[in-house]
Amino acid sequence: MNSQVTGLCLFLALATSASAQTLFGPTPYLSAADSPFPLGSPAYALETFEDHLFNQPGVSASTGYVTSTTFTGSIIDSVDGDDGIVGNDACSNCDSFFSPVGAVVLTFDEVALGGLPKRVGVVWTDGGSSITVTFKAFDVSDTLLGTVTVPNMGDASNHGTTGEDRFFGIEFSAGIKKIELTNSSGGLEFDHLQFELPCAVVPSVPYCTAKLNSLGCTPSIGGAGTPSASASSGFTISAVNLRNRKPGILLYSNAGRAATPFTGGTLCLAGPIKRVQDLNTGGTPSPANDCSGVLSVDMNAFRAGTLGGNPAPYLSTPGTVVGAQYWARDPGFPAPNNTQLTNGLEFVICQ
Ligand SMILES: [Ca+2]
Ligand SMILES: [Ca+2]
Ligand SMILES: [Ca+2]
Ligand SMILES: [Ca+2]
Repeated sequence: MNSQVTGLCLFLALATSASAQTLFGPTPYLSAADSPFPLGSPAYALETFEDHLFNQPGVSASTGYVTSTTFTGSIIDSVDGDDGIVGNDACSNCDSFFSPVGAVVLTFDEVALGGLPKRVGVVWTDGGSSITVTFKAFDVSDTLLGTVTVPNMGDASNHGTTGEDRFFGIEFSAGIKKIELTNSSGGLEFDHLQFELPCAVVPSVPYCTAKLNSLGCTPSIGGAGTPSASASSGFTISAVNLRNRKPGILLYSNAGRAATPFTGGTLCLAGPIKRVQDLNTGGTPSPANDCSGVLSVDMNAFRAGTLGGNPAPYLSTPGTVVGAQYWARDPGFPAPNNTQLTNGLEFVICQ
């Protein structure tokens, strides 16, 4: 082995040992609000089984089935809040996942996900009475990352009681390949399988309401590519259905969503709001008036400073959730309502 390879191996060994893991649980869990993870972020996947399918891409179970495919009624043991009522110790017409043997392994697909999740959790919802429940997690090499063993779990009911339900999870920055839940006897039921999406599949999520412009068109925002804290290109925010040849601005904020009345429409961003200025909708040449206008900005280029302006430092911080909304002039409305507004777009800054 030459010294370069030796050095590389040493670096890899150090990199692995530097990735400490954190185990979560067992903690009571009645709704997504009880998760230690920010499940409202587009960077997280949450499988509640409430569409009666196990269809979250990138994860599969070693055994078992969606509970309603075999059972009906109150024997189905979902997370309490999935019926919209938290704290009634039941979930009517809800669903979960059932393994008839007391062990289930949930494996993440590194190829489908573009990487392995760094945070994973699951909610144990039923099994036998006073059993021992074990949660384990493994890395990409099948190395055990940690074990949580809990004796005397499970109430005396095999119906959908929720006071016994417990969250288990793990955080490991080098990625989690699989988790395993085991009951010391009997079948096993779980719900709210959740994980942080690798950057490759974190979607940009449209939200809020666009303002109808004076030509009767509804401007619409969208994102393409991956928002990056380090790349200098590759994430484009665009808007279509705008009036042609009008000045425009992209507004953005890290303060969360809003729906505030604004110039006859809705401002979708909480303040403080920053901007990307000096855009123009282009489209059909004047003097024609139509909705051929388009606005587009590569936010990675803006972040990197290559488009000028004053990019917010948080655009270079991985994990930041950012909202954006286009504003453009609309001379067809009297001031101060002479504006066009798209809906909002929420995205997460990746590495
Ligand atoms: Ca459920
Ligand atoms: Ca309920
Ligand atoms: Ca239960
Ligand atoms: Ca029970």
